[in-house]
Amino acid sequence: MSTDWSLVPVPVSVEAVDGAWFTLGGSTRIRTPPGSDEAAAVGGYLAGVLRRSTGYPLPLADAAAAPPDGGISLELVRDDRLGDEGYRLEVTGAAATLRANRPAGLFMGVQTLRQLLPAAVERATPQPGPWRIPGVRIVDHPRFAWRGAALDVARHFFTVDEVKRYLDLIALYKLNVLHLHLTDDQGWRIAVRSWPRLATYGGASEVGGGPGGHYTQEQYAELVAYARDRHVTIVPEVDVPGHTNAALASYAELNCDGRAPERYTGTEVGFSSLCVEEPVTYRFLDQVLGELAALTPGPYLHIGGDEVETLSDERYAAFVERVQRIVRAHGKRTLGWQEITKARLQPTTVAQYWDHRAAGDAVRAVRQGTKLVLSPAPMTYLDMKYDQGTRLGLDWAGHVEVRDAYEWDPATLLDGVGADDVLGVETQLWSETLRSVEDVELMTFPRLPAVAEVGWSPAAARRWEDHRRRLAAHGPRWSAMAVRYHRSPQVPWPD
Ligand code: TNX
Repeated sequence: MSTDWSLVPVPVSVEAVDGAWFTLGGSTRIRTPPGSDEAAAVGGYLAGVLRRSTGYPLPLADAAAAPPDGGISLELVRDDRLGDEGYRLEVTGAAATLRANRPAGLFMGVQTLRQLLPAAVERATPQPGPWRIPGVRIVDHPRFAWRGAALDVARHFFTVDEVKRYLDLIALYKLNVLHLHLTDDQGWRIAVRSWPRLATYGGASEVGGGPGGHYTQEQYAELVAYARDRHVTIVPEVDVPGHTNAALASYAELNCDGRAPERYTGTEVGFSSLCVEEPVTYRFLDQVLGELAALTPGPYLHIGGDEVETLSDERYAAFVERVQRIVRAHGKRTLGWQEITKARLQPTTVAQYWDHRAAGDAVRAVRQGTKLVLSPAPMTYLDMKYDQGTRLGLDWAGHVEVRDAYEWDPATLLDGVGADDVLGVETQLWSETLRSVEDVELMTFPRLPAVAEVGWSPAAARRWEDHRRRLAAHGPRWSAMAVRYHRSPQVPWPD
């Protein structure tokens, strides 16, 4: 494979069209397929990205009305190799043409097109150009259906605009899931109409004693729509029965002793639990999960289930089985941390592997027929320090350098877990130590693109030496976007 491009994730196949360059100009149009609003919206998204830095008008044209005139074309086709998210991109001297079965594939192809343009294309203000795209023929489609990033908005709160920025950044690397950790001991971040104090009281705190915050349901719907426009599904997590101090502090009746604890702003885990034998707990969960299901177009609700230290396995398992039934009654599937494999799981329930110290949970899950999302802490935990000099982050799973995030294979990570058992991969960004967007970005880049490639690219196309060289070319792209990143010594950054 040629090494002249710096695409991340690396495509299934790239072939040079020798000597050809397509040049974007003041009269370039973006043609979109007739009859698909969704495909036209992808064209609009591409135009929006390119107009800022090129200053060109880049009008959209319906392909049925506008005869081929070179320029950029998006086409819907039928190509069985590509699936729902795959695409073909052909760039010649005369035209750049993206073809896909579905708008999602066009959107993924647009990300590739962006990465073929000079880094300055990512700037927010007009730049001089020239805007040349090298001649290529690319065929590309994802290895795994689930390519996610999780953001902990509970330990420290992040605003709607901050989450939108994160969505923009993960979309650039073809991720298609944003998992929002909406509740934890330190804060409850989503308004629930039937239990209003969760957000107004339980949301008004965070680690370190800051003001916290929460999303109104209107704001949350805005995030869901913003994600949908980027072909990203938001998976909301309400973590139960543990990690619930914010809820317990908001409503005395949720506590076994009927007394509400103080709000909590430290960083210990494992101490809180809902009162799993009380009927009120299940009325609470039915109403909370019902409101969340109504806000969620995607199929999954994440119920957490991690790190419960105050319940026996039997009581814990009975709880999880009951919550699964509630999720199902609201038309959704359950996703939960690997601990939920202690319970009998429904066939549609998915477990998320995170704790390498208890890998047996994952193996037990697949024996039950349960599919896994893989978030092994020593590879995908973006809140781990890169090395001992990292100012932010934790180190309970060790240090996670870029190479650790990159050099592993979901199909061989665990004995007894094969590619067919794996839905995909997901990065985790816990925010105990992260207070600002700058903190979030420093921990996310460059490790998130490394994991994105693990989830998207074929195993045979991945090599660390090649990846680090391609990743290096993204440093200037992040600078153009004013994204902070960690200048890992493992990557040969240009000066
Ligand atoms: C473990 S991962 C947790 C989180 C912490 C994280 C810190 C998981 C399911 N639970 O509560 O924030 O470690 O790295």
